[in-house]
Amino acid sequence: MKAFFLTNGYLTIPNVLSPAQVARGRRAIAEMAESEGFTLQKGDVEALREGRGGYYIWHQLFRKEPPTLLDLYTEAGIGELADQLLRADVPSTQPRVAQVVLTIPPYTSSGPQEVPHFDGPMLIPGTWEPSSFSLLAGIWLTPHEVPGNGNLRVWPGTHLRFGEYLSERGADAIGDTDEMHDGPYPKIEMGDRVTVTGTAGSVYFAHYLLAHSAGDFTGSGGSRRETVYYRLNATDHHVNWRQSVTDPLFEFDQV
Ligand SMILES: O=C(O)CCC(=O)C(=O)O
Ligand SMILES: [Fe+2]
Repeated sequence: MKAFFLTNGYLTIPNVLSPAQVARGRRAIAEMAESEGFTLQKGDVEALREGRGGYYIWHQLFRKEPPTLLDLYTEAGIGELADQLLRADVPSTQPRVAQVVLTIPPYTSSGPQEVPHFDGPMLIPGTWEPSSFSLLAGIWLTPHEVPGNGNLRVWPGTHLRFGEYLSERGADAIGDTDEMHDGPYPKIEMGDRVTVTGTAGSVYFAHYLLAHSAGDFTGSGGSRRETVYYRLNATDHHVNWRQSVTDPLFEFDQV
């Protein structure tokens, strides 16, 4: 499994969450969506509450809100799983925020999440303080077995080729999005796109540099897709980020 992750830049692990944990996660999301002062980063609140087709994103900030999704992260042992991918001397630090992503059918993706991208450059303008991260962890609260039901899409191996691109230009080129396609994603060999599949209760890990995009929901695989993402840092990522993006396996256990 580790070798698959190193080569492809992503990995899904089935049966991490129990059915009770999945149910608890879904309840937490439903309660957040109904709560007062609830705001979305993407999508319309009324449309979400009415279950209209679309794509919806919001965050739970653990510093400010009851950290129900951090509790789920801890109880499901996501950090420990991440640490098996990372080098033993740089274990993951606790995430500060959870990102909730919902797709309600019918949805044909459009907009920034639709094109291959990395979650960046996310560098705070003027300071060059990095807000890159090491590893994305996603928990799937709904079934993802069948493509076309809001499944994520990835371009395997692009984390390595993006790393090579940055090692040739220097780490700071990560912020030079004028040189990139719209995603943003650099103009590198992409290879074939893969739709990620798996059962509810699976955990998905992806390298920060891996090209990915949101998928359509035109299938009949249920009433919605619910994923919770945590963006994880290896210890000292904020110090080592330049090395971690130019030598993409630097923070990872190389089997
Ligand atoms: O739809 C998804 O699961 C991916 C979302 C995404 O890539 C993002 O928010 O940056
Ligand atoms: Fe993304």
